[in-house]
Amino acid sequence: RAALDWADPFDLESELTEEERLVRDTARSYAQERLAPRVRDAYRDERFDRAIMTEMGALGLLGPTLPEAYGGAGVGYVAYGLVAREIERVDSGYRSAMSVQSSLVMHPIWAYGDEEQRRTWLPRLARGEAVGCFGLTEPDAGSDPAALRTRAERTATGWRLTGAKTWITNAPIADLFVVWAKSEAHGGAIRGFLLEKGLPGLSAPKIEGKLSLRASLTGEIVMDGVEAPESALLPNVSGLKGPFGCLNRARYGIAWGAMGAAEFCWHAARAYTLDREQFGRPLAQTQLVQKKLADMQTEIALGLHLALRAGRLFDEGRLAPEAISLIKRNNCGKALDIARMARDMHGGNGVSDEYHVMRVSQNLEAVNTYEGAHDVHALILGRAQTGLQAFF
Ligand code: TGC
Ligand code: FAD
Repeated sequence: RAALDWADPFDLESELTEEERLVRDTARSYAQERLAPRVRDAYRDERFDRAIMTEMGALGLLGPTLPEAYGGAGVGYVAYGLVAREIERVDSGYRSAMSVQSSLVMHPIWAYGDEEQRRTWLPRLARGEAVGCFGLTEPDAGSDPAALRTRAERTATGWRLTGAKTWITNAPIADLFVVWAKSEAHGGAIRGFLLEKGLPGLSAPKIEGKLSLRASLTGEIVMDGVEAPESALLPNVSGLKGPFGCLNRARYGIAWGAMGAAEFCWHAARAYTLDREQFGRPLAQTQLVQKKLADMQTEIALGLHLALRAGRLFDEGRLAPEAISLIKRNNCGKALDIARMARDMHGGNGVSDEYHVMRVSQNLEAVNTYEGAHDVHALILGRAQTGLQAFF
């Protein structure tokens, strides 16, 4: 009879390479030793410590899939996913900061930028000396980014950008804004622009009062006729496939990250119900609680192995965007169910931030919505298997 490791029933560990385990262990130690002690107060105070970006940079956790010559670590997408899982085991907001920088800011510069843009920005972003943000969503264009209104006009010296973005992670502390706009000079096509902090007319007010991801900074991007130089344009992509190419990477990482958050809640619920006695026995010795723990274990094992398979396919260049929708939707939705369940299993203590499960659950509400809402990914999958689009 083979022995069961209840926390890793299908031996994910043995599927990882030595390099992947090393990267994972680095991220885990950092997250547990440096992030976990900060998160309760950061969440209470709605605060993000800017130093986290330089700390992550020093450990090679920012843009890790990019080549070393540009500041990356040259690792594969499984390692990237493992980093997301470890950081999000502490807080989804910290993973947000990391994945926006890596997938939504460094990736487009790497994939769509010219050599000068790469040399100027990638090493600084990798070190966390510069913080980036990604502006796609607008007040009237969320799930339907094709409806965005921000426009770029040609000027004698470059570009003038006018419009507003909202719900933008990292915007209030960003040094670099990757902004997607309709360019009149390109027949109204969506193009990417790199806007540097400090340009006249560019501001990024903080959005206050979030009840989710409170340890992550979110803001607007206001572009009031921002005059940007010629070199602001990302030259090598046109159309929605530009931002979507970035979202594919971030959504994939979120599928791993959400499982990290779920694992935290599962382990916390197991420990709590083993310890807590009611009716003369541990809560964990009741059938209802054991069913809940079994459901958590099952969904997490399935979600993690699917994420691993997705990572291997990604590294082989064989991961379809629709398959990314499937794991982003599944893993976020399941993680949210698990976190809500863990909160319930903690009883009254579950609503206290000392026990963390409610913070994780609140975070996952936003994670289930951003990067394509749960139902929007269902529509992507429905279209892919029926050939019929049901968005409108
Ligand atoms: P559609 O006609 O489907 O596609 C337009 C063009 O884009 C291409 N494309 C993709 N390319 C690469 N990867 C993908 N995943 C792609 N999906 C589409 C497509 O081939 C086409 O190219 P071309 O050359 O033929 O023009 O576009 P649609 O307007 O029908 O799209 C509908 C829909 C629902 C799929 C899409 O708009 C969508 O995914 N909506 C969700 C929006 C979203 O995810 N926003 C995320 C904002 S960023 C964010 O939330 C960051 S949070 C970060 C954090 O804090 O962690
Ligand atoms: P809507 O599009 O208005 O959707 C509302 C509801 O309607 C959802 O349940 C959705 O599933 C449903 N719905 C929409 N269309 C359909 C349809 N056709 N059929 C059926 N149901 C539908 N964006 C960025 O660009 N950059 C960022 O860094 C970023 N960070 C974020 C950080 C946070 C904390 C949050 C909350 C959001 C962030 N976003 C960011 C924005 C995020 O991507 C959007 O909120 C998300 O794409 C949903 O858009 P929306 O909020 O406009 O909702």
